[in-house]
Amino acid sequence: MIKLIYFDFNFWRIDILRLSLSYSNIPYEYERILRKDWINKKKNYPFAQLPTMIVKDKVYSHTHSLAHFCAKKSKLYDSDDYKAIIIDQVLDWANEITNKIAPSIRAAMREKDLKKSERLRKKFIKNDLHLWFFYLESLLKRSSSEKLFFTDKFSIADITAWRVIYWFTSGKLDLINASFLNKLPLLKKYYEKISCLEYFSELSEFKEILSSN
Ligand SMILES: N[C@@H](CCC(=O)N[C@@H](CS)C(=O)NCC(=O)O)C(=O)O
Repeated sequence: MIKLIYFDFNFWRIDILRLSLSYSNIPYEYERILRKDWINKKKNYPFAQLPTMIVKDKVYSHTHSLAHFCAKKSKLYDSDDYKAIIIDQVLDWANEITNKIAPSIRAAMREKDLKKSERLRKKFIKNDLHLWFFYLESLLKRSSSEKLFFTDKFSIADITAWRVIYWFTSGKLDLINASFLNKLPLLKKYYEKISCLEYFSELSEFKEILSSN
């Protein structure tokens, strides 16, 4: 049995693992750690970060590594090296854009400095928001012939791209309006199609992500 551990809120780092396993009906256990308990628990995890996964009494971390493992188990990775490297780039893109927006989130959540957060968020919007989604759209353009899936076959790359685009267009990020995607019509169309895939949108995890605050 695979055990996944994350905080008590939904985020792409954990959701891509849950969605991937659920897609292939692989059972998993999910432990949600309360933020207030983290300070005492942090030291118990190999890189002092979440998500973490436990399989056969061994502990593993880092989103990309865990996604690779779960996607392989779920048949959502690719045995072709040239497809696998496309998937890996989408996972790395998700990490990169997260690292770009993270300082503005950290300023609000940890430092409780809303002025600083606003300043950093505006800087992110000016320098990185369009640029990093443009990079993703360009990757889709050059990787996919049908423009339906990154590797022309549903994979963890599509789950990841969908989850991160959802995050940025959901209105949950202050000052970021979903309309930024209008300037990237190919990516917007791709996102809308992935959102409507029956075998994906019917997953209980998908519905839970959409219904959470
Ligand atoms: N390199 C890690 C980064 C994970 C990460 O940044 N996790 C954050 C939550 S999204 C975390 O654990 N923050 C709490 C802390 O660092 O104390 C990965 O790829 O999973």
